[in-house]
Amino acid sequence: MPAPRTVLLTGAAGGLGTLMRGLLPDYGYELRLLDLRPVEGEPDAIVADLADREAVREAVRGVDAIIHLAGISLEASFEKILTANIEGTYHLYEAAREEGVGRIVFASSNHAVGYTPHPRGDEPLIPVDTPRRPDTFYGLSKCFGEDLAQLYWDKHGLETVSVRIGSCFPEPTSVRMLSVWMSPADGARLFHAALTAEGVGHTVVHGSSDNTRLWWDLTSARALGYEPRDDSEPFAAKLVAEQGELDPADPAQACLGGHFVTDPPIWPY
Ligand code: NAI
Ligand code: 15L
Repeated sequence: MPAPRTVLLTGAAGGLGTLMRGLLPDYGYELRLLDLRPVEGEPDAIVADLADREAVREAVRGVDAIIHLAGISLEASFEKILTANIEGTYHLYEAAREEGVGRIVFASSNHAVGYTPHPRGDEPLIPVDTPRRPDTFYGLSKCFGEDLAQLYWDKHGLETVSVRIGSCFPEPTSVRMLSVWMSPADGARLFHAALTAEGVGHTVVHGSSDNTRLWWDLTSARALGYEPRDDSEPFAAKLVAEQGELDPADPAQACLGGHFVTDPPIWPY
């Protein structure tokens, strides 16, 4: 597959979308932007809801690849997750299939496997084929997205790299994040690798920097050509002094998904 040049970035107005809008053009991509909300400083961005199938089809027409970030990025009611993340992602995949787009990079999440206990001491890193253990309806929607990606690869030959992102923010802000942080620069490196690696079929990768306190295995991400350069450890002393080390006896601190596993559900279901 030739290196994609024109890439549709959904969720372009969001936190990660804003970071990637700043970083990905340096890799030579021309970004076409889409979001439900106007994108600040980007008058040409497509303002559309993933619920609008015609608008989504028009948005994907002519692009080489898609980075799919749009959706609800935290827990919400099942109805809201269903519309934005489940039906919305289906509409995007259908549009990509109809328009012959060859590859999607899907922003999955650690919350697809959030109930997985994180390793302690010398315990092995969490492998990428660890069983699904979604911690929320939000995490469940990411499981759906990964399975949809597998279906569209097996049935239609549409390739996807599903990136189970840890926490991609300018800096880690909690002790938990020290283990799952992906620096924005490493995020751009990983998305670039996911867009350009040959023959990915449907590949699931963990998305983080090469953190000293890493909880999960980056082998499948590295196999795409991803070479992380950052480590959260320079932020550790300050965060540990403020918050203390994680307490594995506290259920909100014992699992990969952190407090998502113990937060009260959002009603109505
Ligand atoms: P965000 O909430 O800041 O951005 C999401 C964007 O999607 C928003 O601008 C919103 O307007 C847009 N959006 C929501 N529903 C939409 C719809 N129906 N149609 C069109 N656009 C819609 O989230 P963030 O942090 O930028 O995350 C981006 C993606 O990456 C999300 O899918 C999130 O689940 C995933 N992710 C992010 C992580 C992170 O650390 N930032 C960690 C794991 C996953
Ligand atoms: C996610 O999936 C969220 O989108 C993001 O806002 C963070 O909460 C991140 O996971 C995390 O687990 O830190």
